[in-house]
Amino acid sequence: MKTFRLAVLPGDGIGKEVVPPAQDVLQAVAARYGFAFSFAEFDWSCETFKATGRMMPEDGIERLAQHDAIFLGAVGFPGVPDHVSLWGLLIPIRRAFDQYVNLRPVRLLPGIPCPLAGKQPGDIDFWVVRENTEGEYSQLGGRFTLPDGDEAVMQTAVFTAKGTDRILRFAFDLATRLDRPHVTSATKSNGIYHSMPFWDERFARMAGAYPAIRTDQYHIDILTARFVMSPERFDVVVASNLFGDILSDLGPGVTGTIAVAPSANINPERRHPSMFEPVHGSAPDIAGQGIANPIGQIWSAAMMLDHLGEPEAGATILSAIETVLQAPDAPRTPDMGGRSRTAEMGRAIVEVVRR
Ligand code: GGG
Repeated sequence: MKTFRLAVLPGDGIGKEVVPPAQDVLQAVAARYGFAFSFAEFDWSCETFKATGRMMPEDGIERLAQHDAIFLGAVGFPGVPDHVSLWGLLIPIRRAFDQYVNLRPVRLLPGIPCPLAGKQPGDIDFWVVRENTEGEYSQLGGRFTLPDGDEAVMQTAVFTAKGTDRILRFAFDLATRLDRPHVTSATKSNGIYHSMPFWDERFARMAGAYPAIRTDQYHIDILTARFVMSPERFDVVVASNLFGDILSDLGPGVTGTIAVAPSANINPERRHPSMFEPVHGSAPDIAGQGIANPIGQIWSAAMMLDHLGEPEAGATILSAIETVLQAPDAPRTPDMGGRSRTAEMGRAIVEVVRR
């Protein structure tokens, strides 16, 4: 029987609560489709940092490399500065495994009230393609004292031609594959003098290689307004690391709750394991209460199965999520206006998967 080796990193806060129900869903779908998982759990988190001074052990990347995929909950918790936890775990994994695509669907699901009046499932359905290994996420720079004694910092963003072209190409190929021939690019090339005009130039050049695809380019500020005012106009949106991160929180916000949003950190060449995690973070405000919504984690599991070559199993999970959301008497966690617990919602999805 085909067995996928999964490295499971629940991480911090609600990550520890939403990963187990997602593993139950994975077991249920594997039983249905005749494959299996072996889970290796790595308890690397802010707690580890407090105890050892590291978010993961020195050989952490080598250990993860032994797996077919990485399944991550959330990273970051009060007590450890966010930039320390992110640069100690999530970002090193993305970079070591060249997971240069962060793919984040934005979709209005049934049963979730949309804050935008009159929008139905199907009206909002697009993909944010976020560059995931360079750009504004950088440790280049430093703190200085100027001659007049003022304190200053410099933060350098890095955009390479290779890094920019490969994410743009992925976006154009995705639009082609999905038969959604429309790609939108987000920059801020009036204010950011070097990197954003560079991105614009390469976007225009890449668009020339895909004449069947309609393109548009927005400055990030007006694009955020368009996301809220007319999200139905988008198909594939490609953006730098920072802008993609912001857009992929805004998109799910527009569809009612960020708690359901999944993401895939992909190495498209499959030379290294890819990593799957919900868009949401560790939510310290509700951590430990057992009321976190597990759907973002479970949908991330569906994206993982797609990537592992089990698209039918992935589609079964997504369809089970929709079935549960559509049922008026189905469990709902408090973020969706209900009073159910994480485990109940997970069990409801497992039951549908087993049917
Ligand atoms: N599950 C996602 C998570 O833990 N996110 C923490 C975070 O701040 N991520 C920033 C990023 O995705 O770059």
